[in-house]
Amino acid sequence: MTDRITSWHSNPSRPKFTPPPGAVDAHCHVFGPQSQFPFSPKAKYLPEDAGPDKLFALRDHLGFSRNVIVQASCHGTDNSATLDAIARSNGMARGVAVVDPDISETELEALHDGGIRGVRFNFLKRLVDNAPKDKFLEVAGRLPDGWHVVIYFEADILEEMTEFIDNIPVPVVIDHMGRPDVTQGPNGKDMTAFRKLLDSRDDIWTKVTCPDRLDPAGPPYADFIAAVRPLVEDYPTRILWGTDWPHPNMQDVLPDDGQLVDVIPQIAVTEKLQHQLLVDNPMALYWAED
Ligand code: 0GY
Repeated sequence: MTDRITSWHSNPSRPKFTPPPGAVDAHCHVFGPQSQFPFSPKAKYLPEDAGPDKLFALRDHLGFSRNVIVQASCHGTDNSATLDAIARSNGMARGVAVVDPDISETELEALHDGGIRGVRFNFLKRLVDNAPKDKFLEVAGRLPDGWHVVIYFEADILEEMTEFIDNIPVPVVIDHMGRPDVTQGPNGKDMTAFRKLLDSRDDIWTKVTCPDRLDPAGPPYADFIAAVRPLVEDYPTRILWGTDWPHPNMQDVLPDDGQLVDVIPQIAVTEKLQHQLLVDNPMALYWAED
């Protein structure tokens, strides 16, 4: 792995949809800058720098107010780049860390002080070497108050994830709805299984994100919209939205973030749903003390 990749659009359109005041982009990342925050030796991709200045410029361009920065796998368990971006945000960013399961209580408290409110467990084999469920459960049992667990997996392993998820003692957020095949439609096998998971606990949340990853037809993302809109309507208090900028591993697509924002009013069709999705829900999870 030698070439550094660019996975984001250099000139995203300005969305037609205006997010409500205080809107939160609740799934985005920062990469580097490498000179200051080197990538992990175990990184499965090596991106160009995409630091906080670019992230906050995009936030403003899209009409958002806040970010939740999720530690990307290319930085391993060194959360310095994420913490640096949060520190530069004037309180307008919070984060989700990736931690070594042996992390001490003192280190967890330091992450909390730096604006981290959750840990991410990544089960994608193309992104991480291993995902030890027993160690993940152990660390999930000793997170600071108010934290949650974010889980990233694909639909083909949902069944084997259910017992693990059932045993997590804090709220759970599932990335990108567990990556269903949206071409199956809202009542297809993957969405039906995912709804069953949501119904198994009332504190499982999900990010209704990534039409660019989930809808093979691309814009205007008709299959994504058809599959996701009923989910938004049925679970309005448990949904989050994010750009996924800088779109790790999407170098063949370069999603237009303005187009992604314009999907929002098509999956959350009332002002109330939009406010829940973009303000009420992420604020409850990430700025609970505000
Ligand atoms: C995403 C998706 C991906 C990558 C990561 O941490 C990461 O590297 O999350 C992916 O490649 O599907 O949510 O950012």
